[in-house]
Amino acid sequence: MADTRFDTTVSTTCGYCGVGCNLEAHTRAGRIVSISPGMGPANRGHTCLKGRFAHQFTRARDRLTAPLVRESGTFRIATWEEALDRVASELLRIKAQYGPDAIAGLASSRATNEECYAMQRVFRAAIGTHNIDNCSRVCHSPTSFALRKSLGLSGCTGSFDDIERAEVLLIVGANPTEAHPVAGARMKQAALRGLQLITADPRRIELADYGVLHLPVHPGTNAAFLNGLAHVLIRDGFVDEAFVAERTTGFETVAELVAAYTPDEVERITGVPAADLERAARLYGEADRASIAWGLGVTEQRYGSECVQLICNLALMTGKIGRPGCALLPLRGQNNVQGSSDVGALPDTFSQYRSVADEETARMYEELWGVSMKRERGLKMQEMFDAALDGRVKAMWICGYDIAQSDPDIEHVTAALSSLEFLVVQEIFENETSKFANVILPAASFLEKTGTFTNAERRIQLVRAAVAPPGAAKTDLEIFQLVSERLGHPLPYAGPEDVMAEIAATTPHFAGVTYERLEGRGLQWPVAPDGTDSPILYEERFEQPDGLGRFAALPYKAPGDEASEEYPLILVTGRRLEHYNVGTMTRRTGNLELLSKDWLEIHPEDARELGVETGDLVRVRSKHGEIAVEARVTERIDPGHVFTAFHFPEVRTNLLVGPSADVNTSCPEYKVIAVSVEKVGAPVEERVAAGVA
Ligand SMILES: Nc1nc2c(c(=O)[nH]1)N[C@H]1C(S)=C(S)[C@@H](COP(=O)(O)OP(=O)(O)OC[C@H]3O[C@@H](n4cnc5c(=O)[nH]c(N)nc54)[C@H](O)[C@@H]3O)O[C@H]1N2
Ligand SMILES: Nc1nc2c(c(=O)[nH]1)N[C@H]1C(S)=C(S)[C@@H](COP(=O)(O)OP(=O)(O)OC[C@H]3O[C@@H](n4cnc5c(=O)[nH]c(N)nc54)[C@H](O)[C@@H]3O)O[C@H]1N2
Ligand code: SF4
Ligand SMILES: [Mo]
Repeated sequence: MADTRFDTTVSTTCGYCGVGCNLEAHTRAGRIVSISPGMGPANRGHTCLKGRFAHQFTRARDRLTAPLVRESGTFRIATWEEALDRVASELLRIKAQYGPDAIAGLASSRATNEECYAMQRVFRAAIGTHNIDNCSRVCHSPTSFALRKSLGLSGCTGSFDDIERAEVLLIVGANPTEAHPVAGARMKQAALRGLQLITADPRRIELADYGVLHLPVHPGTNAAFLNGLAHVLIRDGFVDEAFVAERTTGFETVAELVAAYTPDEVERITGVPAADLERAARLYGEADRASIAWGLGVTEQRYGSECVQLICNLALMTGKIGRPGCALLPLRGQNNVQGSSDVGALPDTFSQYRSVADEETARMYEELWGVSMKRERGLKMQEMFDAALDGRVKAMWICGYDIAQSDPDIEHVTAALSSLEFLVVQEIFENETSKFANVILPAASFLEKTGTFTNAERRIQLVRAAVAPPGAAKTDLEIFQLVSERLGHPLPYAGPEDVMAEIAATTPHFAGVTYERLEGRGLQWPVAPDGTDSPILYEERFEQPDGLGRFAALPYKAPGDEASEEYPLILVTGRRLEHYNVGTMTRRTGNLELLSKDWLEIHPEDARELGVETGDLVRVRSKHGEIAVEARVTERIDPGHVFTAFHFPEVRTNLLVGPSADVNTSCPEYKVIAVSVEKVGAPVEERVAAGVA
């Protein structure tokens, strides 16, 4: 019998994580009734609880449905005319008074490719600055940097399908069953059918229970661990000599460097038992087809980008790249963090990572847009805050990015926001950042708009509106068009498809992308003019001038922060299955009933020493700040380490995070923070009973 609860079904792409599941959104009378899993290439009929159930936020009572403008300290509802005029006149005033580089923007990796492309065009062409960045800065910018250095292109080298094709999968610093649940489920199932999983993580993540080997790497020591693997691969004869000779350069310097990384030395630094390191290397070396997946446990570190280069070394020396089952799989985070960067929402590159200093590309865009542009890069996000504090940046335009909750050193961020003359926040909800805004523009969410997202496999997929935006909210693309027109640079698009046509016409890797061809499975870039896409990269050559993959000889260096007498524990921060980043969306769904607060994971040994029990309120202090949070005693975390997430604004986890960041990309070191923990209160139930909670 037909389901009569809905009358329309729209096939679209999930707007939460970088797996990019295909969803069937069922609607009736303009409302989403339910969502069921579609048969997309990444999800094959599965979803997680976010994609499937976390859609109630779309009709939350406090959705932004009208523009808000600040007037004597408080917000009042305004018409679009008024709000847009205010945004345009303030931006024009600041541009005239201080120059275009006094304005800076942050694009949203939750928005579509078309929207991110439009925003960078508004900044580059209508405002006249390259000061545009996105949250990949705090996430996988090290991956992007390293993959370009070692191999050539800023994307995963294969597909999720390589999970099933591999014999061995090494997962370093990623927690897929919580953060990329559908890919995590594919890993689990493959493991049950014989895939040999190796996990390397200071926490015993769920997948460790399905693996053949779990390696408890101390936070911040990946470089020693990865160089140790290279040491054993070379020592035990697993080097693919022909591949190294024909397709790579720089092997000898790596061989020399890693000679010192004996298993015993690596055990001393990383805590990984020497015999387990040797076993992991042998498993990877012996397999004909082996892949490596990684996440923020690699990138959000002082030497995160170098560690991604070290991961590339392993694949290059064993020839495990450029063929089925041999993928390097960075598990990109947000639904469109791959895409926002691909299309040029970055201060140093146009689309396809072409430098703003590249004369040919810059001229092409200048002609197309009818403007002239600088050849020097704009400000990276952290530089924007510094510039705001010293008066060089006067206005910011922030689209779908809650920096006052998710960025490191939030005292610094909020001080920067407070010092601006003008802040416009384009959002679906009020959040920590919008508290500092002068104007808030109400945007449509992923279920209310059309365009494309690019998932962690470089797969460009269609997003289709299932329902209309609430109230007067508009899509981010419409908003960029309305503002750009008022800035004197109308964007000539009748809709998102026209934006994609411009991306395709100006970006070689997107040459063959059309909405028609994206139907069904989407397309993995590079896409040739005839529409042929690229599930596997580097089958014959690397994207380097000489076609060769580049080894990188990089030693282990201590992380930016280390345990001391005053701060004896290392705090690792990360995520939980039920909530998504700053939680604006998932906290407004049934997921809140599943998980309603953050807590601090602490090992029984440390808990005993500190007299802490599950449920106790503890104070966590770092060099940068302090927070209070509930403790939970668990063996999932190693002794000496504690773990918490950052999904609840009331906890303000990121007060603890300092300015230490990746040496090449400024990606914050969210994963290694020396802290002290002390009990400040009894378990919540007892506090309630005593009337003090
Ligand atoms: N449910 C849910 N899913 C999400 C998100 C969410 O908030 N909630 N966010 C999305 C986003 S933006 C992203 S970027 C991805 C992130 O996805 P992941 O990268 O998987 O996420 P994290 O939990 O931050 O960190 C991964 C693991 O790194 C480990 N780790 C920390 N330090 C080290 C180290 O020094 N070495 C090693 N080897 N491991 C270490 C941590 O213990 C943790 O288990 O998830 C996406 N998906
Ligand atoms: N301590 C700690 N902090 C971290 C991390 C960590 O591991 N530890 N991870 C970092 C990482 S990897 C990331 S990516 C960041 C993520 O941090 P954020 O990017 O700040 O978090 P999100 O929840 O993904 O969403 C940002 C905002 O986008 C809005 N939004 C959603 N969809 C749309 C849309 O279509 N249009 C518009 N205009 N707005 C929309 C949401 O309401 C939300 O306010 O957090 C970082 N912060
Ligand atoms: S795994 Fe990621 S893309 Fe798939 S349904 Fe869950 S959140 Fe959405
Ligand atoms: Mo992320």
